[in-house]
Amino acid sequence: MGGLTGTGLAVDFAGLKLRSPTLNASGVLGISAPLLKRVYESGVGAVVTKSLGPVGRPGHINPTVVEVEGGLLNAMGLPNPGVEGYLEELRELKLEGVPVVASFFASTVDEFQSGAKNLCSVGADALELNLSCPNVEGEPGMCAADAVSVERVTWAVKRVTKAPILVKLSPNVTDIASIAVAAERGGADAITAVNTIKAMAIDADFRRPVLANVTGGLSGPAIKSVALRCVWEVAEAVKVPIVGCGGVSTWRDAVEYMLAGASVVEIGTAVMKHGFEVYGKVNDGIAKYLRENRFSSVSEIVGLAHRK
Ligand code: RRO
Repeated sequence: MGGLTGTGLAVDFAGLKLRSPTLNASGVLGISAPLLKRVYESGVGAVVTKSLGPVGRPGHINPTVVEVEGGLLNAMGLPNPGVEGYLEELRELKLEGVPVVASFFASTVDEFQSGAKNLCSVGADALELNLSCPNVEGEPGMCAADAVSVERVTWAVKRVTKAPILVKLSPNVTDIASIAVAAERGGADAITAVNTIKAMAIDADFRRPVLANVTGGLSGPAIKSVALRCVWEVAEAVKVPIVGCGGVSTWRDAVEYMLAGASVVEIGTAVMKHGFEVYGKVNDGIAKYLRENRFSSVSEIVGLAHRK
């Protein structure tokens, strides 16, 4: 990756000093240390792991991913080796000097606390609480649908770690702003907006749902306008910084997210189509936009579209 010095791309974000405002979105590129190292070499400010849970899970049976108009529909089913099973890999990434945001989920407050402690004990630079997977089964369902649960879990995790906490919210709610406010009240250092949109695909020939799980989460350009609106509403409601996520493929998408209130963006589905180069291209495009419009840093454009 070329040098980023003097590009205006460095950001102070939720207590982290990032060399660029792009991150990979959790999930798309998994968790293997060599792969995430390649992502880092492609220009991201930090890498985000696939969400880790309290115990390993194989995930749902196939088909788990299908391409649909404008994006991907997935019901991976939270496959992961479990927090304990991942610590060695995380250690490896830290030895390589890669800033890591560890994404994780759990079903109880105790599990959230022990996951946070374990991940931080081997050097996770920040934690992204995934409260918003659309593919969780059973009761009580998605945590991010309930403001009280979001506040409680965030507060509990904050109590056991000094690492910045990013709370990843769902677009599948009536009022995302009120959920973001609950996360902020719980002590969130940042809000990630948003996870995938619950959706489905049906095969007309087989006359059946395509995904074995029937429903899944939609990502990619198809959801950009919805995710952008979520970022806008969250920005109007909270003071903590925002990670914009959903359908970012180009520098222009990234800049739109920043104008809506995001300090950094996560890019996931676009990597499938454009490869690892997408991070460098988006960074270069943002830097050019800043230069051409006489801004000296990303922070100067965050939330500008809200100006009355
Ligand atoms: O693994 C998944 O099915 C999954 C997760 Br954890 C998530 O947060 N979002 C998503 O679309 N899929």
